[in-house]
Amino acid sequence: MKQLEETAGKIRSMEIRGAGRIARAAAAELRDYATRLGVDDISLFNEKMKHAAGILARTRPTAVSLPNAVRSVMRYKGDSIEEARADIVKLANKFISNSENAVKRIGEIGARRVRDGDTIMTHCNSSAAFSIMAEAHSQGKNISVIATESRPRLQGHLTVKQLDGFGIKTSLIVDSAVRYFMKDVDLVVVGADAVTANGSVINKIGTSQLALAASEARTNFIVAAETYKFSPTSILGELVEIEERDSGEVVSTVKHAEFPGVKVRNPAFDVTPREYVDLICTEVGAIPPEMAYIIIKDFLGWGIEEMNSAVRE
Ligand code: RI2
Repeated sequence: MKQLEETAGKIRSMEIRGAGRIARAAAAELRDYATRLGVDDISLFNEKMKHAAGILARTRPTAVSLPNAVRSVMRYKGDSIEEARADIVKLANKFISNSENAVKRIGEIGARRVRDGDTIMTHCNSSAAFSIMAEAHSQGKNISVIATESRPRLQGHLTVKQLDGFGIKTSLIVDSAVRYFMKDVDLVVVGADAVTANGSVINKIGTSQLALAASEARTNFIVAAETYKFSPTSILGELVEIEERDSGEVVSTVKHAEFPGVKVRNPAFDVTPREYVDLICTEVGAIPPEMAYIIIKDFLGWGIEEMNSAVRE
């Protein structure tokens, strides 16, 4: 349990972060937990696995990739502990390798939408969005990227470091400079933490602001999202919960003491309505947001019973 709690803690504190990465980390932890689990009764084994799955799934509420990853491992079957364990290892490894391949494939598909000489704006730090920019650059397209800081956690610093390390011309801007620079931008590329059945995209706070500025400037807005970021339970009307994190990420306790009567708000994500999204690049193809339902139905493999029980959990 100690290692599982440690992984859960790292996801909560964002030491492990990024919607795809936390999903892979949760799948790997369930696999390792099952391997370590020293019980000799299958019902007890199943009970402990369920408990562990719950702890991991509840670490962060918004990225749908996380419960989707946990569910794909928890579909394991087995009448004995050995069978169950072997199936868990197989399913977790399958999820992890599919996820890594998906990010690569999104790069190949998304890069087709990038033209030589394009200036791309991006927000936060998304491995799927990076994959598109890196692939376009590797194909010899002369691109430059404008990346936002992405307050309060400054994940934009990770992005510019990655882009710069890859040899891509990169500028860093404050989040509030998005509209100021939009006139120089040919394409906006961002990642996603969740996509709902109606094609809305949930991503790092400020994404909808980029979308609004892009729409005003008639600039294409592309989302890079693996299929496991699509929310099956949104079909049943469930809303994706927007995580609100500690106010200390926005302003230190010492500083806050100077205006104690002020409530500091820190939502980590926002919703971009589908009207602002031109294309969602998944590993199974580049789709208009209106097709989100098809992805959930045809590629995630959830039956209606499974959706209902997920809503009840
Ligand atoms: P990839 C991140 O969330 C960002 O919002 C990013 O756009 C999204 O996950 C997708 O990232 P956080 O963990 O899966 O930084 O594409 O809160 O790497």
